[in-house]
Amino acid sequence: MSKTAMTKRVGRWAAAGLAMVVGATGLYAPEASAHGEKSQQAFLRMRTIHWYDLRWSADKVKVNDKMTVTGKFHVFKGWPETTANPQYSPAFLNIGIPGPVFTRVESYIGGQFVPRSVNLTLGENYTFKVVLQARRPGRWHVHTMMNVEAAGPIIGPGKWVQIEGTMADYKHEVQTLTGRTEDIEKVGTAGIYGWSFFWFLFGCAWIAYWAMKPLFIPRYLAVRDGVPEEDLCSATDVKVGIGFLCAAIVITALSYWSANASYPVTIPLQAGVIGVMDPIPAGAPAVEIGLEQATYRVPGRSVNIKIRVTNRGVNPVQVAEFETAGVRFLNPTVYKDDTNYPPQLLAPEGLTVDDNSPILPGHSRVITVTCTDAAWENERLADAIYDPDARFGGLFFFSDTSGFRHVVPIGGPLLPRFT
Ligand SMILES: [Cu+2]
Repeated sequence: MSKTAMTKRVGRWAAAGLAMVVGATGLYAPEASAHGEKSQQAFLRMRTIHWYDLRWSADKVKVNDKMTVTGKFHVFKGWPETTANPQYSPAFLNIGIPGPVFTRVESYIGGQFVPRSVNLTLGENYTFKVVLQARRPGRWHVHTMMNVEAAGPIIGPGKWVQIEGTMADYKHEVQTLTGRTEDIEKVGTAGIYGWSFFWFLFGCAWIAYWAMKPLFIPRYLAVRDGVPEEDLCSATDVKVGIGFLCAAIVITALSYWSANASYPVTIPLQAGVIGVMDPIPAGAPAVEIGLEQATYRVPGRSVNIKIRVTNRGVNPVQVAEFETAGVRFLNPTVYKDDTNYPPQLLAPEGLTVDDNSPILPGHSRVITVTCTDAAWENERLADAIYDPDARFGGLFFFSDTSGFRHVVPIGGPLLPRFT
């Protein structure tokens, strides 16, 4: 076979292959959903902020309706040393949504209004509340989120919320400190569009004036042939240039004075760190646990956690739940969830204990807790075993006979088992 025939044949095969790939990708067009929250490293989700007792006040709202996301979070003591922590870096309570589909109108930590960044203490628990106002219709995944400077956004559990209605009806009215009522969705938009458009046209006029003259090559040739540079600009060109310059300065100065006269009182956007937040007051822990060993069994998608539990309280206690990265494994004989928690993050019967009998006050017992669910793989938490520092973190919840839930953090090395 000649070389050209060979090249032609290879070309035809390549074209056919390309057509197949293009065709296949055209057929496979899954709907994009959520935020890729599972792509955030497992260690980051398991060993930073633990969100619990979460409630999304609604699954379905209308444009302009308000909803709240409330609950508590624990700042994990075994925070990864590779990640900036909120004890020293400013942290900002946020909500993880795909763009401004809701507006965050209020947020609180421990009852304190937190429109700005705060500092949090490792090992402490905090209550929080975020008030949202529905803006853009659609079905959106609403996550809790903590932004930590130099660490980035740390995402919590997400729940689907439907917004109905039309965005044109959206109104966000606030009263300014000088007593005016403004819809901040629309305030100043005429000025923004007007000025952007005006300066765009102004720039176009400047370019158009020069573009009408012979541009680069004729001028280059003229300079090369010895025409003095001064001759390239006529007296009219100089006058037009001065005219544009004066117009730009005069328009800027006049509009600046006019804006100042219309809005005599302005204060800058407030930034900076509010300070260290007040945690939930904690007395001496009634339930203490020590980790003996934790293993992840790859074929069974289950984590075995062997712990020594010491009951220093006055009531018998039982393991009710284990939580990590927002995934909740419940002990069905002790605790049932009635909060309408996102189902993909809930294993209502995912937790078993080798000895489930209550641990009496003053007693200490070694128990093995098994947490089994496909969520270990689906939520990509099992990836932690492939980390150079394979550790896990989570919260144990113990229920006592008075109905009280004790929250006890746990963390340590996670060993894989492949058989
Ligand atoms: Cu999401």
